[in-house]
Amino acid sequence: MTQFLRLRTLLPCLCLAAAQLASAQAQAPVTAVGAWARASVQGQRSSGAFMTLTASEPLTLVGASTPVAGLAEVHEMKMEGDVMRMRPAQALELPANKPVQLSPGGYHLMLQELKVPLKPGTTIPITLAFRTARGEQRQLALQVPVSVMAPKDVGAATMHGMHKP
Ligand SMILES: [Cu+2]
Repeated sequence: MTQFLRLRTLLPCLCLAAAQLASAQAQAPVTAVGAWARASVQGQRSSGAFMTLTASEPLTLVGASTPVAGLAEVHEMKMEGDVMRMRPAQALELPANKPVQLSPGGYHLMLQELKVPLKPGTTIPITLAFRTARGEQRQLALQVPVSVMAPKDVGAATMHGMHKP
C-alpha cells in the first residue's frame, strides 16, 4: 500500500520534469533566412554553412551541431597582419531585431570532420544552440539546402517558399 501511494505521488513529479525538459529545448526566438551549406567533394574534411539570423530578443549563438559533421563550430574571419584567417568564435551576439549575417568571409558555421560529402540539391539538418539574456538555452533546428554557391536571390526564394501550399 505504501509503495502504491509513493508511485502516485511520484508520477506528477515526472510529468513536471518532462515539461521542464521540453521548455529547456524550446524554440529559440530567432529566424534564419537564406540558409545554405557549401557543397563538398569526396574526401573533403570541412565545409561551411551560412545564413542571416534575426533574433526577436537579445540572443547569443553559442554553438551548432549536425549529424553530417563530427564538429560544427561558429567561426570568425580575422585579418592577422595581411593574411585573412579563421578561428573559432566563442559566441556571436544577436541584438534584438537586427539581422546578423553568417557569410563566407565573415562569421560562419564551420562543419568539420565531415562524415559524408555534401551533395548539391540535398538538405542537411543543422541545430543551432543559443543562450538568452536570462541564461536559458534555446535551439533552432534547420534543414539547410546544400549548394555550390550562395543562392542568388535569397529574398525571392524565401518569399516563394512561404507561398508554397
Ligand atoms: Cu571556418
